[in-house]
Amino acid sequence: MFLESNVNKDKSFCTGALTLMYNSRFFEEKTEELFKQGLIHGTTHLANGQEASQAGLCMALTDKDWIVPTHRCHGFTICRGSSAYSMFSEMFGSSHGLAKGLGGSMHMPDREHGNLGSSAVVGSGIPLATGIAFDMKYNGKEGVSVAIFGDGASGRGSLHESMNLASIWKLPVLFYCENNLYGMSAPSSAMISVPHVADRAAAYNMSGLTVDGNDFDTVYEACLKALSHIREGKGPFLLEVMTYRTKGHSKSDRRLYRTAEEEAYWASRDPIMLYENKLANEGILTRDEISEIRESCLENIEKQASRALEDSIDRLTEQEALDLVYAP
Ligand SMILES: Cc1ncc(C[n+]2csc(CCOP(=O)(O)OP(=O)(O)O)c2C)c(N)n1
Repeated sequence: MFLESNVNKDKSFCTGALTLMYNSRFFEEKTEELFKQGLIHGTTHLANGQEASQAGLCMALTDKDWIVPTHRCHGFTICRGSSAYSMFSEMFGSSHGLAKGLGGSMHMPDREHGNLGSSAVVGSGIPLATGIAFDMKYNGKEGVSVAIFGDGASGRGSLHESMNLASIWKLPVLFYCENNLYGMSAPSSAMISVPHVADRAAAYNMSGLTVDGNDFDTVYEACLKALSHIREGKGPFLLEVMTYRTKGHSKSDRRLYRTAEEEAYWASRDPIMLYENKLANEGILTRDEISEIRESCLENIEKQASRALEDSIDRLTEQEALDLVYAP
């Protein structure tokens, strides 16, 4: 599908996009550090390298829209507008967390910011997002629901059942595949029977598109295109963004299934670096301005992490936790 140029060169827009990407990256870096220090328990799935996909999607959404992310949810949660404080608090198990400390890294719902949150069960958010879209259409609510999933999840039946119903009922849902080339250690090239996940759209009589997920402008444009198709009532859309997670799948992954050359290639396509270069080369921001934005994002993430750590003594009582988990 042809993309018309909708690239936004406005300085404040570009500063906003860069800020989201820095916040996502610094959040992940701080999270890794806190895990290594033993201050956070459980596991975590970092999305370093996938910032253009997160920011590009979220900047194209409105506050009427909803997302249902995956286990690798931090970047989308931050880009949708949640505070880093509430996200760090969640991982510290404190009552200031988005799920009052009961969820941890993979469970960061935030209704105020149109984010239903995710679950550890791969592919389980897709039917939920489709259900939100059904509610929107059935009850005449404005908005689009976004089912975010990985290339690994694309083989699950939940996606295929959801795409079928969404197409039949022309539901306002964007199926957003973040293809980072691996599902744990399994390369997507060996696990998916078609060249691109988006090729599957044709089987469900819907539109599909595969784009470069490391170029912010490309992702943003593709999202605008897909979202306007959906908002015009033309039915669901399957958008696949090609990206790479530069860290292991989770904390314990030593990445033995991929080569140093492959990692070096993707490091040369780091989405933040690409965007910084583009902004500087096109004269939208100077290198000094870029450094200032970077420093202020870093400082902000550090501050929010420290404050969340200080406040992490505030925890739900056992009774409060039970009251939240079980109906009376
Ligand atoms: C139903 C189910 N099967 C298997 C797992 C184990 N698992 C956790 S993440 C993951 C890989 C998911 O890959 P992908 O959907 O590509 O997302 P990514 O981790 O690359 O972001 C698997 C198999 C799980 N959590 N749930």
